[in-house]
Amino acid sequence: MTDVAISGELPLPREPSYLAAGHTVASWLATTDHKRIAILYAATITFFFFLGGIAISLVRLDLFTPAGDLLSDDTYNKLFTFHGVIMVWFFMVPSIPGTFGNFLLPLMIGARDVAFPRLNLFSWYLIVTGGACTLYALIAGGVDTGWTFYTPFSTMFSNTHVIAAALGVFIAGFSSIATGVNFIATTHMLRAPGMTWFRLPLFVWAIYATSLVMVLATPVLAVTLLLVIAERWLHLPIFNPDFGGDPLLFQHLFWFYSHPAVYIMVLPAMGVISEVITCFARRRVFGYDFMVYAMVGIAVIGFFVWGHHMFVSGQSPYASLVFSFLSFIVAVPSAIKVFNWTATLYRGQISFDAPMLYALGFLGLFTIGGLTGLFLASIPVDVHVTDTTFVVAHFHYIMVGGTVSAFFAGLHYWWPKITGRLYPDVWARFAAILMFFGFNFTFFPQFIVGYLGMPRRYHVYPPEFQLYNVLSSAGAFVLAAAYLLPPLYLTWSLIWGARAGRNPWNATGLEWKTSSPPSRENFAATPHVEEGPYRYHPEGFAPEHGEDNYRTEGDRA
Ligand code: HEM
Ligand SMILES: [Cu+2]
Repeated sequence: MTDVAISGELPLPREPSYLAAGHTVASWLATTDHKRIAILYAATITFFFFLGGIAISLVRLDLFTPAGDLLSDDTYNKLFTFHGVIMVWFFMVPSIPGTFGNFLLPLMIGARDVAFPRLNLFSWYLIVTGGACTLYALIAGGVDTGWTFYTPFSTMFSNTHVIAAALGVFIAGFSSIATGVNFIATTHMLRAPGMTWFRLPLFVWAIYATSLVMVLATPVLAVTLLLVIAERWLHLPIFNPDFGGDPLLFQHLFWFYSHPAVYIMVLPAMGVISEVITCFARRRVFGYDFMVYAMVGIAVIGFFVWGHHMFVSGQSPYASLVFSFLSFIVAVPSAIKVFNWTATLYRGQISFDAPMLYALGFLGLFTIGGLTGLFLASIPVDVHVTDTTFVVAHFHYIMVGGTVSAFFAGLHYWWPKITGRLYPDVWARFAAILMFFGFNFTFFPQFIVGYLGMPRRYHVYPPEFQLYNVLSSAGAFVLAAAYLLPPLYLTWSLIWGARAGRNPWNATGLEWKTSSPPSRENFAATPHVEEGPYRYHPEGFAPEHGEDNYRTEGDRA
């Protein structure tokens, strides 16, 4: 990785980097710099990721034997609830938007910060407050409802800390809404001169589409959780049929948010993957316009498929038919994206650096997750595998094989920009490969054993399922080991890593035009954009490394 000087570069800023601009605790906790806030998010979600991981490791340990003799039923329920609640609301939802969204959105559009820097800091405080509240509930006695808080169990029968847990998620929801509003305003108002909508990097489009979903869907979740709290606390008859309430109403409200939330988790991942694949194939993204329409399409159609979570709930069969049909339709834009990424790779000059290995892992795993989603969208198959480990495998292929792989792809791609340091390549590639194998080893057996009839959320199972569970548990520990590696070698790189130049990958994109790490102000002069992104490959074949497509106001003077 070398830093090639390119004619027409932006002038490098003279101020200190954002990391060097203040070393006190207050300079971090009261910062309004989007890049420092990104670091705060990174620390927070890393903390939650490992907490959620510890909880599920105990679960997998228990599942080594069919008798479930390690944990009590009660503890088992509390542990998978702990895992699910933490992973969804305090890791997945804030992960890519909070870290890379915050760090890169202003850089990629040539802005100095987000539109509302203080609101941005406030969003982080909200997620921390919500996290503390939920964590309190999960530790001080635990919660046993599963991450879905299904009523009437959560409102009537569970004698665990449901209110505190739901309140924490409610507060975290406001963090999501504030972030979404901020990113939408930033994209509309702060684009550099010449940065038209169809010159935006795909990551920016992804963050923009995600923000729309965040702003439109999250309030529904907030209201739903308030209703759960109201029924549990004040005994208002909302969901409990004994008092004239309707438990299906809860499921409709919950999934009206939670299906779109899947796209809150996966759209940013798609944005990361587009950036990484185009860079390491040294080809312009195939079908840029279609990539944009596909993301917007996913964001819109994602609102109309929530009923596929309710095929066995007793909702009207006509409703199920419509939801089944629409669920097949929403797969189309995702398929377009996979096709276009593959077409970008085709005849590309591919280099297998660590970010690319993670991205290729994403492609394979996300495709398996998406295809098994089609199985679930088909009503008769869903009735057979519903509430089995088949479903657990499916959503882990999307969320972990997809989003977590993309998170690591982005982390390795932008690490030199964020920290100014290079990491040891060999370790990074090794971790990527180990993660891919560990992942499949963990979750593929769950498709089979789920299809054979192993229910999810049970910890005692028939002995004939043991082989699959032993494979899955052993895989989980390989995977856990793989997840421990990046924190180690990345921390190493902070101290001993070689210094990164401004553009170690020869990538296009404004974020690579400023110093690594960037200064507080991002750019010394306002960039002026004259062409669309990804000018790797104007002729469609011969690679043109880092061809310059930006000039500055300064250049003209
Ligand atoms: C180390 C890797 C992981 C392993 C081994 C693992 C394993 C499991 C298992 C066995 C369950 C099923 C619990 C049950 O229903 O009996 C589960 C549930 C779940 N996992 Fe993971 N998981 C991992 C990572 C993740 C990550 C990274 C996320 C999200 C980012 C996630 C999200 C979920 C969710 C939402 C549930 C549903 C919990 C529920 O049923 O209430 N998992 N996981
Ligand atoms: Cu869904």
